[in-house]
Amino acid sequence: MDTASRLREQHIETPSWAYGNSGTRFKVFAQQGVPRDPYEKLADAAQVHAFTGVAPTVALHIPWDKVDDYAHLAAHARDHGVAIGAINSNVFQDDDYKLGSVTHPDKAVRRKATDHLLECVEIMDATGSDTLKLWFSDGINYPGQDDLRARQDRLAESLKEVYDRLGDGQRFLLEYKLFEPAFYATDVPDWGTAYAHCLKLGPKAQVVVDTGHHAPGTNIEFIVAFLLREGKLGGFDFNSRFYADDDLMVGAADPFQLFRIMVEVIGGGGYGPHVAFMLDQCHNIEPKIPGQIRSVMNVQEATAKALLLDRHALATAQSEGDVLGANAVLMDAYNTDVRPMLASLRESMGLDPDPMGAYARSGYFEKICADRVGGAQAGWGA
Ligand code: LRH
Ligand code: MN
Ligand code: MN
Repeated sequence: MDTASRLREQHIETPSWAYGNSGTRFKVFAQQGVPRDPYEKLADAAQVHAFTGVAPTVALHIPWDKVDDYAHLAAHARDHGVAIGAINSNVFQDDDYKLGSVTHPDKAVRRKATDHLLECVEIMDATGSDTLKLWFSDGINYPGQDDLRARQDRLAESLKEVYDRLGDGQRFLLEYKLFEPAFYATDVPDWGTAYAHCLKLGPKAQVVVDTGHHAPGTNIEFIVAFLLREGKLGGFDFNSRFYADDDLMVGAADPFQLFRIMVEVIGGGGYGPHVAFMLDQCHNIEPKIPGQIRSVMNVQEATAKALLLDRHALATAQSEGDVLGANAVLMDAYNTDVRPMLASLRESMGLDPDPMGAYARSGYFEKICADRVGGAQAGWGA
């Protein structure tokens, strides 16, 4: 398949929480026209798909996107030309979870947390989603606060219960994060921990790589290559970080890293529906829909460059031990300006070649500013 056809097939999922107001713990700057409910978030996400052509699904976060009738919400998404993507669980915003959720020392709290995860599988059933994304803020702040091994046992027990509830064609992705909100020890801090749990559970459990969840300097593409080789890479939460879990636009901080990741994804056979390309971002100071459009374009550009990599020339240079030659082949791909190619790809898809400009000219922003008063908070970063 040629590069254009492969790009046309790309599927980048946007997160419902990117469309709501968000901020840091210091301040949430409210923006005009933001959605007031999950229905309006889906309508905004549909705009990103309408102008890019490659963002047909939207991730939900429960209970941020709680509604009475999830089948109705899914039908609303379809009416707007998009579908529900991953269901993200949330066991980090309840007072009961101060000492943990599924790893909490109290069995009753663990039960409550696991029940929430099971409820998320029900929402998958109702919406047609095939992916549950699990991130646990669980951990401890002080040495001695709780038993590290017992917490792993509790985590394994809960994961097993959720795993056993998954239907045919459903899977869960376990997300790791180095630290925050726990500062001494996090229960799923790294890919190795996530991998070990998923390996024990079976093929419906895979690891998701959030690009903002590593120590500075971590070679993320190595993790990607390794997990793909083991059949355990389920997808990405894409975003950029300069310092910690900054949730900035993907490709903004380090487009070269994004390219290197895509090189490994493609080389390892991960470019397809089985590896989900999801965005996990917040737009605290920039407008939200354009922020998502820009992010989708950044992923597309990195993908296009990685697809253009001359793998034959690279393999030859590598086998000859030609260090500089191999590096030059890689850099040639990275330094290619793929924007004209993507512009004509969009035209061939019946889209405007300039999604940012087309959205700005569409009048949608003016319309939502007029129609919506008192937009909802994204729920994150406040
Ligand atoms: C945790 C995280 C996880 C949450 C999201 C809002 O930092 O990356 O994916 O669900 O942020
Ligand atoms: Mn994430
Ligand atoms: Mn995060």
